[in-house]
Amino acid sequence: MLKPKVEKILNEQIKKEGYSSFLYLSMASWAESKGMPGIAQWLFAQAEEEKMHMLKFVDYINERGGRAIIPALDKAPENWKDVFVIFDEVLEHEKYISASINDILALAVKENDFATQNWIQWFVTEQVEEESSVQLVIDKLNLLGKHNLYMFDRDIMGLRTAE
Ligand code: OFO
Repeated sequence: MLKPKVEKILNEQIKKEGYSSFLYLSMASWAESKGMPGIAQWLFAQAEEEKMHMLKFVDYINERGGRAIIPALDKAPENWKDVFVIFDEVLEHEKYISASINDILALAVKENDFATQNWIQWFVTEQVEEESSVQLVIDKLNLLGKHNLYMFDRDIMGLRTAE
């Protein structure tokens, strides 16, 4: 049985993962409408992964005898200056998510919830991969520069996001 504090923080994470999914979906739609199908594809895949993360939290809370609450989500932005701004924002957002995953682990340790400590490790590893895959995209983008966005868009099409 989940302790109330742990159930609460896990429920808060449902909202954060859901928002991540909508944020990347909004970015994907922006990129698609600006004629960048490769970037859009990367962001659509990322949005799908975030939805999967959200569902993992829903499953886990209910499996442990808690109650997963499906929240209303804040509206994600719909416009960005350019792709450089988009990927910087993705990285910043992933760092914020990593910090909240760490907060969950810290609380699980404090509450002696060994099952949650074990379960959340998957996300700890996942966040390392996600930050690194976004950094890779930013590095490529910086190398190619503004004048080679067409090439960058083709290049990213083959890049897989973290699981
Ligand atoms: Fe982008 O990561 Fe979910 O957790």
